[in-house]
Amino acid sequence: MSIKKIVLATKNKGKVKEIQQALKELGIEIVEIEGDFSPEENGATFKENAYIKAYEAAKIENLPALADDSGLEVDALDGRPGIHSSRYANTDKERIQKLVKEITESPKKEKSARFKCEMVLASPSGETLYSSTGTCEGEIIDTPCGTNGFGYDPVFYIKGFNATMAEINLEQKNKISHRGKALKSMIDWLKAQK
Ligand code: ITT
Repeated sequence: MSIKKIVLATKNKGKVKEIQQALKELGIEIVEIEGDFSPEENGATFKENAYIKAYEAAKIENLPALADDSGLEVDALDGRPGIHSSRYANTDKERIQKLVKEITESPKKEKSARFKCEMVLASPSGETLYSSTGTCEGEIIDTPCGTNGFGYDPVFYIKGFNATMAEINLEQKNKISHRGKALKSMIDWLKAQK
């Protein structure tokens, strides 16, 4: 099966940038979904929510659709915000403030955390063509640093870079991030279909 065009099942501009950058080597046309797109993410896992988004976009556009469901799991918060990372508060700034406050108030003092990403490529008939996953380990710091990326990136510190995820550039983030790792596997699968 040769895939010539894929629609991205996301309205998150940060994700769109990272996914487009990673997929450009493939020579597949990548299009964004137009208009309102907010399917109810009522799955119990990242993977279920990724499938819900991918299938919905694939049906709307009648194209294979790629969805990313991701989030941050913080050990001091027993894995929260997890699949609720987007709904944790209204803006990136408020999400970060709430996260730092909750960790400070937590009896557990672990700073360790990880980003997780589940990616699903679904067909308009609802078939999962391929799915992949990625994890990125780090630590949550109290003071936001950096302006790149999106979401919790300014407080997600990566030891190997001695920097936050918001202080490294797009190419570097794609090499090490949860999304970048899930994309690598997706790219290998797409290449094998040609
Ligand atoms: P779509 O559902 O439209 O894709 P969303 O932002 O609502 O967009 P999710 O439901 O997957 O996406 O929620 C993921 C949230 O987890 C996201 O809004 C960020 O707050 C956080 N997150 C995921 N990946 C991240 C990253 O690479 N850097 C920082 N924060 C990230």
